[in-house]
Amino acid sequence: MKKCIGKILLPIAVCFLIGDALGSTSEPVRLFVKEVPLKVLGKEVTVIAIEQADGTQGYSPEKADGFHVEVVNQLKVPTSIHWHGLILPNLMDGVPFVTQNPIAPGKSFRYDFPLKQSGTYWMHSHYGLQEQLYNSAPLIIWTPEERAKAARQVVVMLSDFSFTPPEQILKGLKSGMQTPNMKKDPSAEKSESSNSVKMSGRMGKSAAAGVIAQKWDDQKQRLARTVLRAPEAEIDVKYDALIANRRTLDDPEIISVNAGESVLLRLIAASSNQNFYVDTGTLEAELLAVDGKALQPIKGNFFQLGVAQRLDLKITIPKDGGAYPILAQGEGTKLLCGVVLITKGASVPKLSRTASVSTAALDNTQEKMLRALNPLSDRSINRTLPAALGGNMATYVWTINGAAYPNSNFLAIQSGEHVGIAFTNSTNMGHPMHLHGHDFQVVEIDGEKMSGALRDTLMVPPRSKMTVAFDADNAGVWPLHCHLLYHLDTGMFTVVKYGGTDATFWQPKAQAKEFGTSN
Ligand SMILES: [Cu+2]
Repeated sequence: MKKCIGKILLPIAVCFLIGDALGSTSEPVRLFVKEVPLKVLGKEVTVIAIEQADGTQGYSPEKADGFHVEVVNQLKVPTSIHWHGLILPNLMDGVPFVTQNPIAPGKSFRYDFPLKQSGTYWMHSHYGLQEQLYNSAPLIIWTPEERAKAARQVVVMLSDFSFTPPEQILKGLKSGMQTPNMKKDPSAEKSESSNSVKMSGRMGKSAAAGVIAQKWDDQKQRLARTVLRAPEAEIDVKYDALIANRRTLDDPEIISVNAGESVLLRLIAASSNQNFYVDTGTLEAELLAVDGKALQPIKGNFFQLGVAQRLDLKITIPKDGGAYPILAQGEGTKLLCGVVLITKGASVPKLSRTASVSTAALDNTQEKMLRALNPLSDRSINRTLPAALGGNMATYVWTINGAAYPNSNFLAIQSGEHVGIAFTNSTNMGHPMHLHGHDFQVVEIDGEKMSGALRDTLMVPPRSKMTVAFDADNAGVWPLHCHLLYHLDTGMFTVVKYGGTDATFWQPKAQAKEFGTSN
């Protein structure tokens, strides 16, 4: 109510209206970051949730109301919540040691800003390895247009689960040893230290069984599933299970739908290290948006979804009804998760948690077909930032432009520029690269120019080159990083910094001290 003090003579109702228009006096929604129990494969574990007082997961505001949140840290350790994909003022971005200090246990932090986007976003901890314990939640921004997209709308958060604590997973990766999970998987190779041995071993095995991949069916103009004689995707963390809306496929969320109605699935890859292939089975889907940003719609029943990305898939339930599993298979694994859409009277099918064969790596099949519905203006790029993605499983240090974070390097830009980021991936793994605070557009894939999708997270497949462009219209110091949690944590992170920015909160040395790392 501070803003109203100077307007004391105005009637209170008018004062409230003024306050709302300014976007700063609305009562915040309190988001409690807390430990919660979860049962996975019959075992009780403790994980984290971001919940409102009434148990609602996350926060889904009306765009017109703006963003008004107070994050309350009820954990025993510090935290900080990032609003993934939102175009917001720099100091509202929620990244500890870049735009704010961590929120201490028992403390809270207030976030207020106007909303510029609508659609499917999400929130997650940007502190340490908390994302692996599901310190994350949906963030859907509503408008009348978003509501009108389908008769029913369903949010599906996909994630990866391990009984091994994240610190121990990381330790295993760094030491070049197998994680305990890897030992349980008979298909895992004995050592992570020799890529050539491992790749040839996998190719030999895969050649017999084939791997699942995605294809563009040019005749039918749709994205579809295929089986290839190709190498299995190289992945670094083997999970015990995949989960959708915090449930495994032996006890999935069952969602009641009506025969004949349209359903918009808002799928969020809230996983720490696991990319997905999404399969809508017998239901033909229309991909309406990626990362919350509208596309020229594209059809299919098999889609790629990198860590931190989102897919808005519109489907129509057939008139005769039935049960319709919406499944996601982990890249480089046989593990499945999903939800089941079901009409009245239909019986719930028994679903296996594993597919019969593994998958190929995510590639550019889908990305090359995507076109933004509202592309950025056709300006020429004034400045291209290099982003050479390096590192490997053997050393488990991941780099951007040869350096592992924390460091004080930055990519410099100026307000008003139209900036390109040229990603070159020289590693054997795909990296889902996320730029904070901006929408960017895919403008070139492997030398081919295009007016591709608008995104906030780009999957850069192994050994590929991709360029994105964005308007430098949001001053600040903005993280640019791989969204694979264990790559982010071991160095694949840098910042894009506008000239003249007050970077008081950007403290790479303090981050190194907090987490006991230095580079
Ligand atoms: Cu990465």
